[in-house]
Amino acid sequence: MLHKINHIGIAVQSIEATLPFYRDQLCMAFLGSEEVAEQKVRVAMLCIGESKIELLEPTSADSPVAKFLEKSGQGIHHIAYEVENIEAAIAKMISEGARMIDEKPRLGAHDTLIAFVHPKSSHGVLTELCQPGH
Ligand code: CMX
Repeated sequence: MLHKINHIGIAVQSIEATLPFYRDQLCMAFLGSEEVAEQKVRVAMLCIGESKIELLEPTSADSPVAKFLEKSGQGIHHIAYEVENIEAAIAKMISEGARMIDEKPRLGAHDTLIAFVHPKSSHGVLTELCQPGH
């Protein structure tokens, strides 16, 4: 069902302030940034080899990422696993007893379809299923 980790999401107060660390000090390639308005976040994607890091900045005080920053501070927010067929992956998770935040896929950043598993079902790590190439 899963092929690989698509990206690791990191919650930050400011993409502008954080980007130089990843892009200039760690020399990761910057793939671009965009706003995911529905989820009230702006994201910036960087890559090194096959691995991607997604910086997440809240765009409003009621963004889920703003809530996360208040509670836990800056740091790893979620791990996104790449799947070929997100509908099938969601159905499998539900059939195995997982509680999904998204029982239907929604649009993620960078032309993906995504669905989150509830952190209560994934032992505290927010887990995203992600189907690229939407
Ligand atoms: N990691 C671990 N636990 C988390 C968490 C995280 N990142 N975010 C929330 N939780 C916990 C909360 O602390 C809370 O725990 P308690 O019940 O013990 O207090 C519980 O999960 C529910 O959190 P909530 O914010 O009250 O619940 P919501 O249903 O409103 O939202 C969630 C949950 C995870 C969907 C939301 O907080 C969130 O992070 N949404 C995703 C935003 C995002 O990253 N979007 C960009 C995606 C772009 C892409 O990758 O393409």
